[in-house]
Amino acid sequence: HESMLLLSEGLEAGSLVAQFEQMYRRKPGLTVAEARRPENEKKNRYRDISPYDTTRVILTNAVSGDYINASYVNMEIQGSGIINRYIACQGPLAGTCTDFWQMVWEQQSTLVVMLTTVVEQGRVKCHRYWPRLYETVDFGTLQVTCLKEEETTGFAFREFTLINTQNQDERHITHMQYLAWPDHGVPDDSTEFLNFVAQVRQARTGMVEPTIVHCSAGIGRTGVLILMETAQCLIEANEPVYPLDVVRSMRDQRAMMIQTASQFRFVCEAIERVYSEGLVKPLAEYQQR
Ligand code: PTR
Ligand code: PTR
Repeated sequence: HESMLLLSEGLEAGSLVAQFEQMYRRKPGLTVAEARRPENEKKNRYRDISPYDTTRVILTNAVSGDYINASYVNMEIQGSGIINRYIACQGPLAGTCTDFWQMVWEQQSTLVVMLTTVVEQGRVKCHRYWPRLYETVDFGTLQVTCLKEEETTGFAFREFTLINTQNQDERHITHMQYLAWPDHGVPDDSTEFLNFVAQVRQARTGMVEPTIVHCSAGIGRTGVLILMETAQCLIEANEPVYPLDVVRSMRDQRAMMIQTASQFRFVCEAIERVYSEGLVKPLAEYQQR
């Protein structure tokens, strides 16, 4: 496959990674005024990570205002008519858990993918925004119950119900957490990572609502996952994969997506593995379920 050759040659020559490092991290001309408003400052986990005004998720019914550090990221799979919809966001803070669940409700999301642990090297990376197994916690008018929790090597899977206490509407949320991935780093093992991505793909089958993806800042690891899933979909649709174009498209929707050169190299190598080891299911198999 031609784009596979370009990929391996580019990686070998170092030119792909060099071009990645030269790419803009923020799309020129886009503003982040809402993130910078004084009343919103405490809702940002990191001062330097802000959603663009144009793609930010706007809360419509939250008591604390309409701002949350979250961005719509829509990835088009050329040639297939598919657009994969995501919301990339920061790991909730203690003070933004209610906003987070409100977003899940308003956006009708049913899948939350978490790529960080709550604490890494003694530092808090994300508030534990979900209840423990069989417990119920109220977040504003939403009531969250954890029905199921399973930890396998490297992953945790949870099921929640979300009840809107204003009208008793109920939804089911799947939570998939990847446990072995430090920030600024790469997963220990691409086999395990590809396995996780395949499970995310499976869980997303037929879903039109956005999948919520977060790590701590919602840029580095979140970007890696979205690039990988996008590449996998392109391969399945028999379309070429140009990782730099995918990164640019992500950064046009949320700044800084994919944080380090080693993260970019890691995904490119994982994409090569998918090509060379034929770890691909035809796209039709996912669409049919
Ligand atoms: N904002 C609360 C907190 O700061 O902890 C949210 C919360 C409360 C989340 C409890 C989970 C909770 O689970 P548990 O009942 O197991 O402590
Ligand atoms: N200012 C922080 C830093 O550079 O360390 C912001 C930051 C934190 C950026 C974590 C990326 C981070 O990784 P991830 O997006 O994978 O959580």
